[in-house]
Amino acid sequence: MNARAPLRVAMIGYGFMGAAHSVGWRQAPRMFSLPRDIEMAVVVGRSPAAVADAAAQWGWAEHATDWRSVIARDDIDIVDIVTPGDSHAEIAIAALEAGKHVLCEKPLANTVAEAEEMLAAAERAAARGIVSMVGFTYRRVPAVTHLRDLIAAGEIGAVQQVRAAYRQDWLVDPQAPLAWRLQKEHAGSGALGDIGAHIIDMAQFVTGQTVDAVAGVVETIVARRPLQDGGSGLSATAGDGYGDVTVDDLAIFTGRLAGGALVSFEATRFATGRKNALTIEVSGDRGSLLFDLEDLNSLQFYDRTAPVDRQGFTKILVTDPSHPYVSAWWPSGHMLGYEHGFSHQVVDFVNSVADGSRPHSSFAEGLAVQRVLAAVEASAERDSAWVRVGAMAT
Ligand code: SOE
Repeated sequence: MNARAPLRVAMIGYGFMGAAHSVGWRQAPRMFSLPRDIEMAVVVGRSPAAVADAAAQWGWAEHATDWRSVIARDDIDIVDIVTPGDSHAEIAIAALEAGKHVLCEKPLANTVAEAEEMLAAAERAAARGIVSMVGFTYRRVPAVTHLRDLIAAGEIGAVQQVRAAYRQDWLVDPQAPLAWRLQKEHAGSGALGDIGAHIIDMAQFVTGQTVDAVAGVVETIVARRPLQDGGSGLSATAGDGYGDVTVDDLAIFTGRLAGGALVSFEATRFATGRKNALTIEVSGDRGSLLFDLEDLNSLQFYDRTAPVDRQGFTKILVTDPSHPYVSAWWPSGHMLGYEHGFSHQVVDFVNSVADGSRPHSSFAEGLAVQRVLAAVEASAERDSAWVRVGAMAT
């Protein structure tokens, strides 16, 4: 590979995450100083008409319907996978074996076995300088990395308890259609894998500790839904006939961190009124830190060591350009939003491709989350008994 030539990207998939990733590929090189230029070369999808529209809307130079032939092309350097989970393993392994750098949406796979095969392929490819990353995008929100750094610096002391919740409500309507996210063969699991994966990853990322054991329940509230006849993802539309929902609508579980602290996790699509509400609060023996996605430019910090007449949760704005992710955007105090994490993901990925370093979140971290997801399902099947995450190896 010519070290100065532009990196040519092929994105496989074009739903909601395709739009978000396209924004990242388009904005990152315009706002950040990257070591390599980026070309949005080709977007791939099954429907010729829909993928042509996606290419035109988001600025991909070409569109195609056969991902295998795109991966085989010599002029593609990066494969970005934004398809449903049932095709992640096949596409990622083929791309890595073809010598492409791979960015794969979360959760890494639908099963632990698939994620293990993907990690093995990523490790083989890494020996040839090929980079892989899982798209746990919320890691790239400036306030989340600041939260991690404050914990690592000892600002809240020893972590004693964590509360993590990801709440949405797009399934409260019983007529919401049976989209792929509600079918186990496509999605692997429901709220658990889709949004629970984010808070599992975030809890591990900010504390620097693994979730070693879990006990929990998963529940499906609406068991049958109208079949989908149009749209896609969260914008799917209902048609005639009904089918079975084969994934969970919500998951509530407790995790034990390696250091001993307990984490309460809640992942739900039935939190009426909560559209995309992710919160994580970490309590330590010196203080507490809270991140709230609905207020994503800030953290709440409580310092137990402050004089008692000045104690209380303080809002820390994380909008100063001294933060590496904020540096390329706006002057201090000018807010970022949901989409900026996708640009930061591109920045970190491209820097790693250029300098040969291994970016987080690695496929190994993706597999770690996959094992926690599997352990929660195993616990739910065993009347919420504690299940060790390590036991989820195949
Ligand atoms: C749907 O629940 C979803 O799009 C997730 O799949 C994404 O990972 C999250 O960023 C927003 O919600």
